Amino acid sequence: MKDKQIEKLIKEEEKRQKSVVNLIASENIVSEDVLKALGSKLTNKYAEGYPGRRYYGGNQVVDKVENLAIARALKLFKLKMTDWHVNVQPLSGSPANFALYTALVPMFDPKTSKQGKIMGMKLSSGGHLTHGYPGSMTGKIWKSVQFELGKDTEMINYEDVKKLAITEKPDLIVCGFTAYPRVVDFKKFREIADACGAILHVDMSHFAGLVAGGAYPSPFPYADTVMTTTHKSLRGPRHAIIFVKKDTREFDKKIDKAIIPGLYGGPHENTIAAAAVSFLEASKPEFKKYAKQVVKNAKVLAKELQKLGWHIISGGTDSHLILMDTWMEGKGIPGKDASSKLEKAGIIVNMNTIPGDTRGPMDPSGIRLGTCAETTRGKKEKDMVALAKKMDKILRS
Ligand code: DSN
Repeated sequence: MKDKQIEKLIKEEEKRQKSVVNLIASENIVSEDVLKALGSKLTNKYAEGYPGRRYYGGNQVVDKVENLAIARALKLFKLKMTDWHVNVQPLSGSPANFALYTALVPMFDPKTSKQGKIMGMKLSSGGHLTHGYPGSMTGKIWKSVQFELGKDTEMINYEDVKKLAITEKPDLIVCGFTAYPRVVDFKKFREIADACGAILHVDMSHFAGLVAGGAYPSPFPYADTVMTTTHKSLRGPRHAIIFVKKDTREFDKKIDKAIIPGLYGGPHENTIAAAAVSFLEASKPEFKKYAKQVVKNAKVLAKELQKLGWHIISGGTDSHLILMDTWMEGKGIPGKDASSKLEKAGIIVNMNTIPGDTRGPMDPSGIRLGTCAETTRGKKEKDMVALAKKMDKILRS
């Protein structure tokens, strides 16, 4: 590179990434092919609109790129083009959820004073900001109701969620998480949505790669819409896509319009190409093995930490992520201290609230761990046993 300052910083970051154990549950390590597509000349092209109907000339090639990404996304999740529509343009998960809500949930109408309602998992229970958190636009533009986990099980109590949904009558239920370690029963969520007449939207950003690899249940038989980022367990570039069930409600047309002209201008065709590369990679038999190993590793890491006396939320995990209570009502250390102690020893995690957290989000009671990146590096169960011991020693030092 001619820009030596940026070149130096890129090298520094490469060195940092190589030198640490990465347990950030939402990160992964992409292939050289994904990097090549990201860094390709596709970045030079403006392509506002959709394949075959763009506002700029010269889109012969990027139309093919985008159509290939769509076809591969459908194939990866075993979906038919006649039943599902895919929008591969969202730049990331939060704006993808936001755009989808603008399409499907009514905003405040000054004439009638009516305002649509979103129901999602509370942030401290493992939900996401865009699932209706009061500080997020999704909790301001729409009314929002948030469900929490069962206190005894630290898992979703479907009966409680159903009661709340029937009382609150949300327009849309978003089901998915950023810090919930367990399998979600999508069939039960479908029943809950039907019981109150809500749209069922699944945010599978965290577990999309596990669904693709057959290591986590698929939400597609039950959802009306599914959004996923492509850079977590799916191991692609930083991007997002939205799947929309095709039916008479025409959500597909509404969501396409919400993306452009509603929210975005030109799509990032280099990133769409990189996402297409990752969809092909995730459809290979090796990826199935990878996804299964991710879950095996997380289960072992959770079990070993539990044996060493740590409180693992919900008693374990069914996925790639673990929520660990390091504070343990004053018997341990706060999540922020835990995260910085581990970082000093070369283990990267993020501090995280735990269900019913009495401490604030900037100094919460726990940390979140994930096994996607280290499994990409070839780590197996025995490595997780050693890692748990190392973490325990650091946290108790
Ligand atoms: N904050 C991301 C995560 O780490 O899960 C999601 O936006």
